[in-house]
Amino acid sequence: MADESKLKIVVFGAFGAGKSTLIKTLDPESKHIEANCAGGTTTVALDFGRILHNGCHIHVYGTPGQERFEFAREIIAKGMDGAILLVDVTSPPDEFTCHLSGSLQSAKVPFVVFLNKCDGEGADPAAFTGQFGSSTIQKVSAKDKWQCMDALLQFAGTLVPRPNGRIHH
Ligand SMILES: Nc1nc2c(ncn2[C@@H]2O[C@H](COP(=O)(O)OP(=O)(O)O)[C@@H](O)[C@H]2O)c(=O)[nH]1
Ligand SMILES: [Mg+2]
Repeated sequence: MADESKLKIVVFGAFGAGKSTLIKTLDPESKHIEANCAGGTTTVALDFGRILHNGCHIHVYGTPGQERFEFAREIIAKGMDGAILLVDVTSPPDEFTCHLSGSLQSAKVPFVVFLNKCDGEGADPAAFTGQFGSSTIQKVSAKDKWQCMDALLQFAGTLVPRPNGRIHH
């Protein structure tokens, strides 16, 4: 349909930040794919969820959190309209999350920071003040559907959707 549009949003974050949880919460029908790597010693996980909002198909992709899967993150990130950087605030700020934030800033991709696990024991969102430049920051719990949906739709509203034509490879 001519008046339908689409957005590709990619979720970045360290292993255990809550990416799979977030995507499952946003779309209970989302797909979670795991592939064995490095002779079965490592699992690379990908997530894919879809949300339809006011005629806009929002496709949300989760990326592997392990540092050495940069190549997989690059493939998934191709053609993204925006990114979510998911941060676990029950752990202190880490170098890898800082690296992801730097990469998104230099790629000039619009991104929002979700401070996750704000409901968790030892959550300290204040420890992340000033860590992400001028990016918008949302405090969420990836387990809370309304918080996550609200934060996602607010972010999606700042992006420019594309016509929902066929994807050409
Ligand atoms: N308390 C709390 N735990 C969370 C939240 N989001 C994720 N978790 C937990 O954090 C762990 C890692 O989550 P997961 O989604 O697998 O992280 P991923 O590696 O980024 O995909 C799981 O045990 C989740 O249940 C949250 O908002 N609050
Ligand atoms: Mg995961």
